[in-house]
Amino acid sequence: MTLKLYMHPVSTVSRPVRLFIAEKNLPVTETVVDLMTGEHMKPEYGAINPSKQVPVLEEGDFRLPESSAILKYLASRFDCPEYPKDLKQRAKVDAAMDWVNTMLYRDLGYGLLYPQIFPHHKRPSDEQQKGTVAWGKEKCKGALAILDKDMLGKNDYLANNTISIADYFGVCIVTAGEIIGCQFNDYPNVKRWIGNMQKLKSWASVNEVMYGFAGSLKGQQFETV
Ligand SMILES: N[C@@H](CCC(=O)N[C@@H](CS)C(=O)NCC(=O)O)C(=O)O
Repeated sequence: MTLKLYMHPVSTVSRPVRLFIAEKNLPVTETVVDLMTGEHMKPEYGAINPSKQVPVLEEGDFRLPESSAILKYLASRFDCPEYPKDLKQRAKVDAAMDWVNTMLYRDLGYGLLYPQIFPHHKRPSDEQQKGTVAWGKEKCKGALAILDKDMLGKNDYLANNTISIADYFGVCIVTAGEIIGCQFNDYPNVKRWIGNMQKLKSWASVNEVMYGFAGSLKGQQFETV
């Protein structure tokens, strides 16, 4: 059965799935859903994912949205050690991914990044926009401090001190901040972790379009962390 990933190469949560597929050489084809032209808002894609978001994995008539669930499915389906079978180790990976998804991604992606770069995430008045971004920035700093000190302070990876799908997920979300020029200088352990993950052989090719997009915004003023 063919596996297909609906994705966009700049998309924060398509990137970890693509990175994992490339790194593990998994037999998954890709279809671009052009977020920049609003292809995801059309009824055709709405029939694939009513939330009108990427990524979605398709295997025959099985369709799976949600990047975290897709990573877990792929790692289980292809028996990858990045999603350990030991129950307690697996639970640690699940906890790290839930934390990344509900805290870090909310604050960094939806709080700080998207309202500044996507017109349809921009708030209707200047005052609302300023308040949203200021709130996102403060929350984001709090999440990054936890990531830096409590999760990566004495560890090289987010769970079980070995690379897992939680690291794929987390590092792609953090590095999305580079689109607006975040340098993470206050978070040395986060920087060390990013540096390690960037050594993955597929990092450059998978992230090329995202870095190109970041380059196209250079010179614009953004709130950063
Ligand atoms: N919870 C979803 C979130 C997906 C998501 O945020 N997708 C973004 C791209 S990174 C999207 O499709 N955005 C479309 C839009 O904002 O209009 C997941 O983890 O898959």
